[in-house]
This record gives sequence, C-alpha cells and structure tokens, in this order.
Amino acid sequence: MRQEKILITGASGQLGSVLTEKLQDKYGVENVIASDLRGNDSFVGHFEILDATDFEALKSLVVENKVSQIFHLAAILSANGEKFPLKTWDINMKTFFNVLEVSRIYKVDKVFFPSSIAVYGADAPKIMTPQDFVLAPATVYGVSKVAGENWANYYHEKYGLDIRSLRYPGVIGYQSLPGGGTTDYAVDIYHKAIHNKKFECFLDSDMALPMIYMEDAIRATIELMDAPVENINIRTSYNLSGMSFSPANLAAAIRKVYPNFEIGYKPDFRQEIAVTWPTSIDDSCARKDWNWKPKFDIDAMTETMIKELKRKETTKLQNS
Ligand code: AKB
Repeated sequence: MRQEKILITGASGQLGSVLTEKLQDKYGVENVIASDLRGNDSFVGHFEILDATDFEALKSLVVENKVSQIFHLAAILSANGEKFPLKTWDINMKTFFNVLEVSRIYKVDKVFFPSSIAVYGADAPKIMTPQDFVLAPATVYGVSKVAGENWANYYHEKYGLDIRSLRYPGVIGYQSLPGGGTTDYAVDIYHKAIHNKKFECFLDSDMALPMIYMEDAIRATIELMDAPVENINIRTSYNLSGMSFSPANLAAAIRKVYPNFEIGYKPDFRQEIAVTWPTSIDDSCARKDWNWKPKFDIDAMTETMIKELKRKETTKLQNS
C-alpha cells in the first residue's frame, strides 16, 4: 500500500483550514499539502501557494509529491458568484477540470469535490428535499456545482476515477470565517453576540435553510472518503443534513445564553438567493450508504460556538 499523500486546494478557506488540521491529525503533518492562492501566516505544516486554474502548477505539485488524494475546496461561493457570474463559472469549472484531468492522468486514488444545497432551484420541494430531483439552480455557483456533479459522475463512469462528493448545507464553525456565501450570517451572528452587539441580518427572520456544525461537516467528509468503495452508490453528490433553522430561530437559541441579544433584519440580494434553496434536506442515502448521522443540533452548536469564541477572545487578549 502506498503512503497516503493528501493535497487540499482552497486550504485557507472556512472549511479548508479546519479540514487541513483534521487530515494532518489523521495522516501526519508531513503527509498533508495545504494549498491556496493566499498564504496563511499562522499555518503549521506544508503550505504551497497554488492557483488551481494553472494546470502545470497543479500537475507539478501532484507529481512531485506523489499525491494520492485531492480535496478540491477552491471555489467562489453563491453570493460573490452573483457579482461576477462569468468569472465564477470560469474559476469554479477550470480548477475542477484541472483536478479531474491531473487525477486521471497521474492516477490519483481518490478525489473529494464539494457540492452544495445551491444545486436545487425554486421548483424543488422545500421540505426534506429529495436526493433525486430536477436540478435547476438560480445562481451561477449552483450551475457550476450541478455541472461539477455531472462531470464527477462522468469521470467515475468513463475513467473509473474514485471521486466522492457532498452537497454541503451552510457550515458554521468558530475556527474560521466564511466568505461570500448566502449562509454566512449564521457565523457572523455569534461574533456579534459574544461582544454584546446587535446583529443586522441580510436574510428575512423566517428564512429557514439547511445548516451543519463544522465538526459534523468535517466528520461527514472524512467518513465519506473512508467508506468502502462498494458502499458509494452516488457519484454525483450526496445530500447532507445537519439541522435547519431561520435567523429568528438562531437568535432565540442565542438568547438562551445572552437574554438581551438583539437582531434586526435588512434583507438584501442574498434573500433572493435563499428563497430558491431548500428549507431542509433528505439525506437518507448518506445515512444508508455510509452510516451518516449528525451530532449537533442548534442548541448544542450554539453552546459550543459561544464557549469557543469566548475562549479564543480571552487567549487573544492575554497575548496582546
Ligand atoms: C453558500 O452560502 O454559498 C455556501 C453553500 C450553502 O454552498 N455556504
């Protein structure tokens, strides 16, 4: 068996930074290569600046390091994508084609591709949105994810590439900040709450969306990648669910800890994106095929988020 060598693209991002640490714990710091367009001063381990639209640069990293698994997280998210539709299509697809081609030619064993609840459009059933439904997304980000899912399936069928994927809901964690998504409010709100500040939400109070706590999202990613190949029946992307809540539900959960917490609503263009997305997700295929089960609900997540953000704040003050 060859030594696993892991490459992560988009490793400085919200999910990438946390996943990198987990993969370092699992495979050893020396066997994980984190890459991103931007450097990261506090990063511990092997970091490479990589523009994943550059095929030759990606190829060199893979070949020189004998990479066996790629976690391709680099992408422009839903809200930013609407500001630059053609650039988003170009970057999201070009980076993914490069990953697919390098993996095919240089025989990478396994690839992870993140999809999203953004693949669904306004016509899909809102409650417990099924795994299989017509995918007619309203954003260019969603269009790039639908195309990506189909290309993943094609590379699996045609070339036997072991590529696996999850449709992430909004991811919420204390370790990192999201950037350019429609679900970002659900992280920002905690940063205001611990500083006793009022939060202004860019979604309507009752705009419920599927969400997942970071620890569950990372565990799902690793469990999917570790599952025996014969259990993987979906080669487009698995629906993944953690919980579902609206901004008002989240404010109520925060008030259990901070009774005076205040929230105001000023919906912007992200509300128009959110109304096209599911409210909750049916992830029974993931549960059946590789035993997926989330651990965190809204209260357990809120308790941990507040505790950890306060701990980070205290450490920052002590070190300043
Ligand atoms: C976004 O809001 O764009 C992402 C997602 C749900 O894919 N967090």
